[in-house]
Amino acid sequence: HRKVGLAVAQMGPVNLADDRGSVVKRLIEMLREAHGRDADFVVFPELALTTFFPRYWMSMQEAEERYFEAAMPNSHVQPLFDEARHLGIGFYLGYAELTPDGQRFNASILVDKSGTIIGKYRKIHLPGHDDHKPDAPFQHLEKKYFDVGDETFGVWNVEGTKMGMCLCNDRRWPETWRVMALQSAEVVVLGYNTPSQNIHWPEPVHLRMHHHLIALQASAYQNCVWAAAAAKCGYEDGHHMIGGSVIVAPTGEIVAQASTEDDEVITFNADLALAETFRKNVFDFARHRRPEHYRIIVDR
Ligand code: CDT
Repeated sequence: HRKVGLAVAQMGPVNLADDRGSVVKRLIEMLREAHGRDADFVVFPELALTTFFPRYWMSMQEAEERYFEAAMPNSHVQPLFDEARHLGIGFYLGYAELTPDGQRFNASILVDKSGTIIGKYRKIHLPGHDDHKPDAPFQHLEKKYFDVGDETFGVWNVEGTKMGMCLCNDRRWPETWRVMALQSAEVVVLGYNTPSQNIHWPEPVHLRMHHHLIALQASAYQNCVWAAAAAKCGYEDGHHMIGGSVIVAPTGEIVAQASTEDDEVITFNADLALAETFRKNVFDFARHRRPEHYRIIVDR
Protein backbone atom coordinates (compact mmCIF):
# COMPACT_ATOMS: atom_id res chain seq x y z
CA HIS A 1 0.00 0.00 0.00
CA ARG A 2 1.14 3.51 -0.87
CA LYS A 3 -1.41 5.93 0.51
CA VAL A 4 -1.97 9.58 -0.31
CA GLY A 5 -4.68 11.62 1.38
CA LEU A 6 -6.56 13.38 -1.41
CA ALA A 7 -8.95 16.25 -0.76
CA VAL A 8 -11.14 18.10 -3.22
CA ALA A 9 -12.29 21.55 -2.11
CA GLN A 10 -15.38 22.33 -4.13
CA MET A 11 -16.39 25.99 -4.21
CA GLY A 12 -19.83 27.48 -4.26
CA PRO A 13 -20.31 30.59 -6.37
CA VAL A 14 -17.96 33.55 -6.53
CA ASN A 15 -20.12 36.54 -7.44
CA LEU A 16 -18.96 39.73 -9.15
CA ALA A 17 -19.18 41.53 -5.82
CA ASP A 18 -16.83 39.08 -4.03
CA ASP A 19 -13.25 40.30 -3.74
CA ARG A 20 -10.08 38.17 -3.82
CA GLY A 21 -9.63 38.53 -0.05
CA SER A 22 -12.98 36.93 0.77
CA VAL A 23 -12.37 34.13 -1.73
CA VAL A 24 -8.92 33.33 -0.32
CA LYS A 25 -10.45 33.18 3.18
CA ARG A 26 -12.83 30.48 1.94
CA LEU A 27 -9.93 28.56 0.38
CA ILE A 28 -7.96 28.72 3.62
CA GLU A 29 -10.92 27.47 5.62
CA MET A 30 -11.22 24.45 3.33
CA LEU A 31 -7.46 23.87 3.42
CA ARG A 32 -7.72 23.65 7.21
CA GLU A 33 -10.67 21.29 7.05
CA ALA A 34 -8.81 19.03 4.61
CA HIS A 35 -5.78 19.03 6.88
CA GLY A 36 -8.00 18.14 9.84
CA ARG A 37 -9.18 15.15 7.85
CA ASP A 38 -5.59 13.97 7.26
CA ALA A 39 -5.32 15.08 3.64
CA ASP A 40 -1.87 15.54 2.10
CA PHE A 41 -3.06 17.46 -0.94
CA VAL A 42 -6.06 19.70 -1.78
CA VAL A 43 -7.53 20.31 -5.23
CA PHE A 44 -9.18 23.72 -5.76
CA PRO A 45 -11.25 24.69 -8.87
CA GLU A 46 -10.40 26.31 -12.20
CA LEU A 47 -10.31 30.14 -12.08
CA ALA A 48 -10.82 29.78 -8.34
CA LEU A 49 -10.11 33.39 -7.38
CA THR A 50 -12.84 35.09 -9.40
CA THR A 51 -16.24 34.56 -10.93
CA PHE A 52 -16.24 32.58 -14.20
CA PHE A 53 -15.66 35.81 -16.15
CA PRO A 54 -15.58 34.28 -19.70
CA ARG A 55 -19.37 34.44 -19.49
CA TYR A 56 -19.12 38.25 -19.90
CA TRP A 57 -18.16 40.28 -22.96
CA MET A 58 -15.72 43.08 -22.08
CA SER A 59 -12.57 44.72 -23.41
CA MET A 60 -9.30 42.89 -22.99
CA GLN A 61 -8.00 45.73 -20.83
CA GLU A 62 -10.93 45.45 -18.45
CA ALA A 63 -10.55 41.66 -18.29
CA GLU A 64 -6.84 41.91 -17.53
CA GLU A 65 -7.35 44.50 -14.82
CA ARG A 66 -10.21 42.76 -13.07
CA TYR A 67 -9.59 39.04 -13.46
CA PHE A 68 -5.96 38.21 -14.26
CA GLU A 69 -3.02 37.65 -11.88
CA ALA A 70 0.24 39.24 -13.01
CA ALA A 71 2.19 37.41 -10.29
CA MET A 72 1.70 34.16 -8.40
CA PRO A 73 1.66 34.19 -5.48
CA ASN A 74 0.61 37.81 -5.01
CA SER A 75 -0.51 39.75 -1.95
CA HIS A 76 -4.09 38.39 -2.17
CA VAL A 77 -3.08 34.74 -2.46
CA GLN A 78 0.02 34.77 -0.23
CA PRO A 79 -2.01 33.88 2.92
CA LEU A 80 -3.07 30.61 1.24
CA PHE A 81 0.56 29.74 0.47
CA ASP A 82 1.53 30.65 4.05
CA GLU A 83 -1.18 28.46 5.55
CA ALA A 84 -0.27 25.51 3.29
CA ARG A 85 3.33 25.78 4.41
CA HIS A 86 2.27 26.13 8.06
CA LEU A 87 0.06 23.01 7.85
CA GLY A 88 2.44 21.09 5.60
CA ILE A 89 -0.13 20.40 2.90
CA GLY A 90 0.12 20.75 -0.90
CA PHE A 91 -2.47 22.14 -3.30
CA TYR A 92 -3.58 22.68 -6.90
CA LEU A 93 -5.10 26.05 -7.80
CA GLY A 94 -6.57 27.41 -11.04
CA TYR A 95 -6.32 31.11 -11.95
CA ALA A 96 -6.06 33.48 -14.91
CA GLU A 97 -2.39 34.14 -15.64
CA LEU A 98 -1.06 37.33 -17.25
CA THR A 99 2.59 36.87 -18.24
CA PRO A 100 5.17 39.69 -18.24
CA ASP A 101 5.08 39.73 -22.06
CA GLY A 102 1.29 40.05 -22.14
CA GLN A 103 0.20 36.48 -22.80
CA ARG A 104 -2.96 35.31 -21.08
CA PHE A 105 -3.51 31.73 -19.97
CA ASN A 106 -6.15 29.77 -18.11
CA ALA A 107 -3.58 28.25 -15.77
CA SER A 108 -3.13 25.98 -12.78
CA ILE A 109 -0.26 25.40 -10.38
CA LEU A 110 0.96 22.58 -8.16
CA VAL A 111 2.23 23.76 -4.80
CA ASP A 112 4.13 21.41 -2.50
CA LYS A 113 3.82 21.22 1.28
CA SER A 114 6.56 23.83 1.76
CA GLY A 115 4.42 26.35 -0.13
CA THR A 116 6.63 26.25 -3.25
CA ILE A 117 5.20 26.20 -6.78
CA ILE A 118 6.64 23.09 -8.41
CA GLY A 119 4.46 22.82 -11.53
CA LYS A 120 2.42 24.97 -13.89
CA TYR A 121 -0.14 24.02 -16.52
CA ARG A 122 -1.72 26.25 -19.18
CA LYS A 123 -5.08 25.05 -20.51
CA ILE A 124 -4.88 23.47 -23.94
CA HIS A 125 -8.50 22.71 -24.88
CA LEU A 126 -10.18 26.11 -24.75
CA PRO A 127 -13.94 25.77 -25.34
CA GLY A 128 -16.42 28.35 -26.51
CA HIS A 129 -15.93 31.22 -28.98
CA ASP A 130 -14.13 34.54 -29.42
CA ASP A 131 -16.93 36.63 -30.90
CA HIS A 132 -19.72 38.48 -29.09
CA LYS A 133 -23.01 36.53 -29.23
CA PRO A 134 -25.56 39.15 -28.12
CA ASP A 135 -28.48 36.73 -28.52
CA ALA A 136 -27.00 34.04 -26.29
CA PRO A 137 -28.11 33.95 -22.61
CA PHE A 138 -24.43 34.31 -21.65
CA GLN A 139 -21.05 34.08 -23.36
CA HIS A 140 -18.33 31.42 -23.23
CA LEU A 141 -15.35 33.53 -24.28
CA GLU A 142 -12.38 31.37 -23.36
CA LYS A 143 -11.17 31.58 -26.96
CA LYS A 144 -11.14 35.39 -26.68
CA TYR A 145 -9.52 35.84 -23.29
CA PHE A 146 -6.95 33.01 -23.30
CA ASP A 147 -4.07 31.84 -25.46
CA VAL A 148 -3.77 28.09 -26.07
CA GLY A 149 -1.36 26.53 -23.58
CA ASP A 150 2.21 26.52 -24.87
CA GLU A 151 3.37 23.32 -23.18
CA THR A 152 2.07 19.77 -23.10
CA PHE A 153 0.37 18.05 -20.15
CA GLY A 154 3.06 17.54 -17.51
CA VAL A 155 3.56 15.18 -14.59
CA TRP A 156 5.34 16.24 -11.42
CA ASN A 157 6.62 14.46 -8.34
CA VAL A 158 4.62 15.75 -5.37
CA GLU A 159 6.05 14.28 -2.17
CA GLY A 160 6.58 10.95 -3.93
CA THR A 161 3.30 10.89 -5.89
CA LYS A 162 3.38 11.42 -9.66
CA MET A 163 0.74 14.03 -10.31
CA GLY A 164 -0.57 15.38 -13.59
CA MET A 165 -2.94 18.30 -14.07
CA CYS A 166 -5.42 19.62 -16.56
CA LEU A 167 -8.36 22.03 -16.56
CA CYS A 168 -12.07 21.59 -17.11
CA ASN A 169 -12.77 20.97 -20.83
CA ASP A 170 -9.48 19.01 -21.08
CA ARG A 171 -11.11 16.23 -19.06
CA ARG A 172 -13.44 15.38 -21.94
CA TRP A 173 -10.54 14.52 -24.32
CA PRO A 174 -8.93 11.06 -24.16
CA GLU A 175 -5.60 12.44 -25.39
CA THR A 176 -5.29 14.59 -22.25
CA TRP A 177 -5.26 11.56 -19.99
CA ARG A 178 -3.16 9.32 -22.19
CA VAL A 179 -0.37 11.89 -22.51
CA MET A 180 -0.16 12.00 -18.70
CA ALA A 181 -0.50 8.24 -18.28
CA LEU A 182 2.41 7.72 -20.69
CA GLN A 183 4.46 9.85 -18.28
CA SER A 184 3.47 7.46 -15.46
CA ALA A 185 0.98 9.77 -13.77
CA GLU A 186 -0.61 8.19 -10.69
CA VAL A 187 -3.05 10.98 -9.83
CA VAL A 188 -4.67 13.50 -12.19
CA VAL A 189 -6.04 16.65 -10.59
CA LEU A 190 -8.29 19.21 -12.23
CA GLY A 191 -10.68 22.05 -11.60
CA TYR A 192 -13.75 23.00 -13.61
CA ASN A 193 -16.50 25.57 -14.18
CA THR A 194 -19.22 23.82 -16.17
CA PRO A 195 -22.35 25.86 -16.96
CA SER A 196 -25.45 23.67 -16.71
CA GLN A 197 -26.89 25.35 -19.79
CA ASN A 198 -25.25 24.75 -23.17
CA ILE A 199 -25.46 27.90 -25.30
CA HIS A 200 -24.58 26.07 -28.53
CA TRP A 201 -27.52 23.65 -28.68
CA PRO A 202 -30.52 22.76 -26.48
CA GLU A 203 -28.80 20.01 -24.50
CA PRO A 204 -30.92 18.27 -21.84
CA VAL A 205 -29.58 19.54 -18.51
CA HIS A 206 -29.01 16.08 -16.98
CA LEU A 207 -26.42 15.30 -19.66
CA ARG A 208 -24.03 17.88 -18.24
CA MET A 209 -23.49 15.83 -15.06
CA HIS A 210 -23.61 12.56 -16.97
CA HIS A 211 -20.85 13.59 -19.39
CA HIS A 212 -18.73 15.03 -16.59
CA LEU A 213 -18.86 11.81 -14.60
CA ILE A 214 -18.59 9.40 -17.52
CA ALA A 215 -15.48 11.22 -18.81
CA LEU A 216 -13.76 11.08 -15.42
CA GLN A 217 -14.69 7.49 -14.64
CA ALA A 218 -13.74 6.09 -18.04
CA SER A 219 -10.52 8.11 -18.19
CA ALA A 220 -9.38 7.10 -14.70
CA TYR A 221 -9.97 3.45 -15.55
CA GLN A 222 -8.43 3.46 -19.03
CA ASN A 223 -5.33 5.28 -17.79
CA CYS A 224 -4.80 3.58 -14.40
CA VAL A 225 -4.95 6.83 -12.44
CA TRP A 226 -6.75 8.33 -9.51
CA ALA A 227 -8.69 11.42 -10.52
CA ALA A 228 -9.63 14.31 -8.24
CA ALA A 229 -11.90 16.98 -9.74
CA ALA A 230 -13.03 20.22 -8.09
CA ALA A 231 -16.03 22.26 -9.28
CA LYS A 232 -16.82 25.89 -8.82
CA CYS A 233 -20.59 25.66 -8.92
CA GLY A 234 -24.02 26.90 -8.00
CA TYR A 235 -25.44 30.25 -9.15
CA GLU A 236 -22.83 32.91 -9.92
CA ASP A 237 -24.92 36.07 -10.25
CA GLY A 238 -27.78 33.93 -11.56
CA HIS A 239 -25.69 31.71 -13.87
CA HIS A 240 -25.80 28.08 -12.77
CA MET A 241 -22.84 25.68 -12.94
CA ILE A 242 -22.86 21.98 -12.03
CA GLY A 243 -21.37 20.61 -8.82
CA GLY A 244 -20.48 16.93 -8.70
CA SER A 245 -16.88 17.23 -7.48
CA VAL A 246 -15.48 13.73 -7.23
CA ILE A 247 -12.57 11.50 -6.39
CA VAL A 248 -12.44 8.54 -8.79
CA ALA A 249 -10.39 5.36 -8.32
CA PRO A 250 -8.45 3.62 -11.12
CA THR A 251 -11.29 1.08 -11.09
CA GLY A 252 -13.49 3.83 -12.53
CA GLU A 253 -15.52 3.91 -9.33
CA ILE A 254 -16.47 7.14 -7.58
CA VAL A 255 -15.13 6.91 -4.02
CA ALA A 256 -16.17 10.38 -2.85
CA GLN A 257 -18.64 12.88 -4.27
CA ALA A 258 -19.80 16.32 -3.15
CA SER A 259 -23.49 16.53 -2.30
CA THR A 260 -23.96 20.31 -2.29
CA GLU A 261 -23.38 23.19 -4.70
CA ASP A 262 -21.45 25.12 -2.10
CA ASP A 263 -18.02 25.15 -0.46
CA GLU A 264 -17.54 21.49 0.48
CA VAL A 265 -14.49 19.34 1.18
CA ILE A 266 -14.46 15.67 0.18
CA THR A 267 -11.56 13.37 1.04
CA PHE A 268 -10.29 9.90 0.34
CA ASN A 269 -7.18 8.04 1.43
CA ALA A 270 -6.08 6.79 -1.98
CA ASP A 271 -3.99 3.65 -2.34
CA LEU A 272 -1.66 4.24 -5.29
CA ALA A 273 -0.90 0.50 -5.45
CA LEU A 274 -4.41 -0.10 -6.75
CA ALA A 275 -3.40 1.46 -10.07
CA GLU A 276 -0.34 -0.80 -10.27
CA THR A 277 -2.63 -3.81 -10.61
CA PHE A 278 -4.16 -2.36 -13.75
CA ARG A 279 -0.85 -1.08 -15.08
CA LYS A 280 0.68 -4.56 -14.83
CA ASN A 281 -2.23 -6.41 -16.38
CA VAL A 282 -4.95 -5.22 -18.73
CA PHE A 283 -3.28 -1.83 -19.32
CA ASP A 284 0.37 -2.85 -19.43
CA PHE A 285 1.18 -0.20 -22.03
CA ALA A 286 4.56 -1.66 -23.04
CA ARG A 287 3.09 -5.09 -23.78
CA HIS A 288 -0.28 -4.25 -25.24
CA ARG A 289 -0.31 -0.81 -26.84
CA ARG A 290 0.14 -0.67 -30.63
CA PRO A 291 1.20 2.94 -31.34
CA GLU A 292 2.10 2.08 -34.95
CA HIS A 293 -1.65 1.85 -35.51
CA TYR A 294 -2.46 5.13 -33.75
CA ARG A 295 -0.62 7.45 -36.19
CA ILE A 296 -3.81 9.09 -37.40
CA ILE A 297 -4.33 10.59 -33.94
CA VAL A 298 -1.30 12.83 -34.23
CA ASP A 299 -1.28 13.24 -38.01
CA ARG A 300 -4.74 14.84 -38.12
N1 CDT B 1 -14.51 25.86 -18.20
C1 CDT B 1 -14.79 24.98 -19.17
O1 CDT B 1 -13.90 24.51 -19.89
N2 CDT B 1 -16.10 24.67 -19.34
C2 CDT B 1 -16.54 23.82 -20.41
C3 CDT B 1 -17.87 24.25 -20.89
C4 CDT B 1 -18.04 23.83 -22.30
S1 CDT B 1 -19.40 24.62 -23.09
C5 CDT B 1 -18.71 25.87 -24.03
C6 CDT B 1 -16.60 22.36 -20.02
O2 CDT B 1 -16.15 21.54 -20.83
O3 CDT B 1 -17.10 22.01 -18.96
